[in-house]
Amino acid sequence: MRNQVEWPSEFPQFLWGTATASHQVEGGNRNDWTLWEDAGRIKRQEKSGQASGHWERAESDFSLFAELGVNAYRFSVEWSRVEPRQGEFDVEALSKYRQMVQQMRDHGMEPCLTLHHFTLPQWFAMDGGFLQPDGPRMFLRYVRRVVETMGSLVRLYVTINEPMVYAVNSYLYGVWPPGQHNLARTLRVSNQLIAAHKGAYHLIKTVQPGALVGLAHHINLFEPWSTSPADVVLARTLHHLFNRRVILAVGDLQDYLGINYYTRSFATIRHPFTPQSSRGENGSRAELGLTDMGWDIYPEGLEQALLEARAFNRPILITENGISTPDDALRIRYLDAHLDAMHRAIEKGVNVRGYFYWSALDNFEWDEGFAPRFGLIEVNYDTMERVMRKSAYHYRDRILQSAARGMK
Ligand code: IFM
Repeated sequence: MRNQVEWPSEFPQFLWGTATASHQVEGGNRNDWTLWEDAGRIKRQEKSGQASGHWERAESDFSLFAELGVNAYRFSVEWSRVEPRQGEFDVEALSKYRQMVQQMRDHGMEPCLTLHHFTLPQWFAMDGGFLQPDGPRMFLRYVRRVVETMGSLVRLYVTINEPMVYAVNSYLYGVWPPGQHNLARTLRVSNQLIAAHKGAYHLIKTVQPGALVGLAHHINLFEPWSTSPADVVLARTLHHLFNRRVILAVGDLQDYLGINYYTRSFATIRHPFTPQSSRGENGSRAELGLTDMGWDIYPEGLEQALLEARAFNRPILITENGISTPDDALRIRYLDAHLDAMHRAIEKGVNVRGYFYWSALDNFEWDEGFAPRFGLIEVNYDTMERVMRKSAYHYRDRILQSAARGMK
């Protein structure tokens, strides 16, 4: 990517935010995941149901998020709400999303709108989802409606969240709908997502020329399990296929580089398609240990990912970073270590322009159900009561310290 892109002066110079996604927090959705949940494909047979009850509580949630001192908020629009039947748009749902965006702004938060965050309308999924030749074009019809509805209220778009995570979990590992195990389709769907992104990029720029448009790429640092040449080559190959291929294919059609960073994985030729999330407590070199999902806590990896991303010549947004743990003191250590890693990268000259903690609220973690707790704000799923965790106040303090040094 040859063209150097600068961060526009009319945006906040640094976006401090939190993030969520529609199906994980809203509740009451009917999409391909609902069918998956009804078919008992989630751990403990859980169903997203009312999720975090956010659809009914959006405005009071925004007041809570604003208490964190953030100036941005990343959320997603649920395609299945907006276009419940092919070609039929729900005007009320659209205007509710517009109202939500206005409320974010009223609370001093720059809205960062994700258009596709894993879920599909049932009518689209039933016909093959993004694999159908016309899939990207159908996605664009929905994108147009959203972007026209939002007008100048939204100037920051993520077209597609973690295309490779979606492709691999849905078409290779089969743990997400449509539950397939097919390498060729995994690659094909990732190509369709690239096409969908490119179309959406042009479309958004036509409707809102000042908007910034990109994707949220999940970066997983692959390290060789051992020093054997086979593991070393495999780690490099996975790094290219999972972390770099989409970025390179999209090329100049991204105004910023969105990075979701959580962990690293260990590549072993013994299981070439299933890198191990850790080498276990003993084999791990991580000082902070593992998250409760078994992910290696490796903040140095964020610095490494940012330094590598500098070569793409774009401003960088850390569109997600966070931890699932019942131990809030560990969340604080995780947050500190990753913010420190980000600051080190900035000091080395990386143009980072935002950090979004995943997640604002506890929420429905896909096939893992409700057990993982990623939130700065705890949700009691029986009463839907919200309680700020200590880590929420800690994040606020870190934001204040950075803002005092001009990062805002
Ligand atoms: O909850 C997910 C999110 O939907 C996408 N990025 C990773 C998060 C944690 O697994």
